[in-house]
Amino acid sequence: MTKILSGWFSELCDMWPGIALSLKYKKHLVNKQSKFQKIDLYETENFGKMLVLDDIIQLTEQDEFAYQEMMTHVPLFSHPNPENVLVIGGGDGGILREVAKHKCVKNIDICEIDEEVINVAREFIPSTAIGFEDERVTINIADGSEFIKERQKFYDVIIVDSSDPIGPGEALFTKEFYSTMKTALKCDGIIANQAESFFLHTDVVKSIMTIFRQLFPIFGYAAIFIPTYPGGNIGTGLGSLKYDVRKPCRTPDEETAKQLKYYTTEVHQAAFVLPKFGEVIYE
Ligand code: SPM
Repeated sequence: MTKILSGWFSELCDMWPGIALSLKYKKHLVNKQSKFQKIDLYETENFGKMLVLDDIIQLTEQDEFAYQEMMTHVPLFSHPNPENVLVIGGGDGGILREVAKHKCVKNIDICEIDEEVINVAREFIPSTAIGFEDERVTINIADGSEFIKERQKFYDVIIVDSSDPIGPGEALFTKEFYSTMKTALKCDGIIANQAESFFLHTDVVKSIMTIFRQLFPIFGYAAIFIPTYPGGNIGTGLGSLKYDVRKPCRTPDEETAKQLKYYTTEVHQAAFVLPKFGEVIYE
């Protein structure tokens, strides 16, 4: 890790050269090496706890809701009756917390490669780790790209909450992975993945959209505003075998709507509208 200033964490990465996001912290609570990656957890001055894997920010308590809500509710509200849901990655539990808000869901599998991430979240980030407490959740500690080979036509929705395409997350950005994942979906299933920033990583997003175009009759990219990912934005890629992911077919009930801070039916639809230059991801 490179520190620009003492008491500040600075995120420097070859994937976004020449730009660094820095957060001031009060305490560095965890610094450990798991079998797969370096895990750090900070108590920041202004953004609550911050989880960092291999020196890349995964979430802060202050703004994680933006990412977790959109990654989850865009695919789930695009499906009329999602019952079986798989989350690949997502060891902090935040996506599970959001999936559990859908009463129609009967079974939630999570496949996380690194059990240590779950342990750190459970000890230090209860606001996201609460997702593991839902009785519909089954935890699988395994490589997602291997796990899905064992499931055929089973899931209504699969969400790939991965880190970036460097390190353990690299296999989760290949055509081979998404082809296998397609076979794990029911014939009307939907996938959503962590699809990076259309602004900073245009080529990466473009290659994700190219893969989705080849595999799914309906696909798209929904942008998400979030201060603590580089450039202040990220996106979710959607691939669907039947339903139009740009227009939700269900809406949050009153109780669920009160719990949501980012997702609305209007935000769902608007997220697919990109600035003119951003449309290059579909070329
Ligand atoms: N459940 C939260 C896990 C976060 N997974 C995505 C992390 C991405 C980090 N890098 C963002 C780079 C954006 N271009």
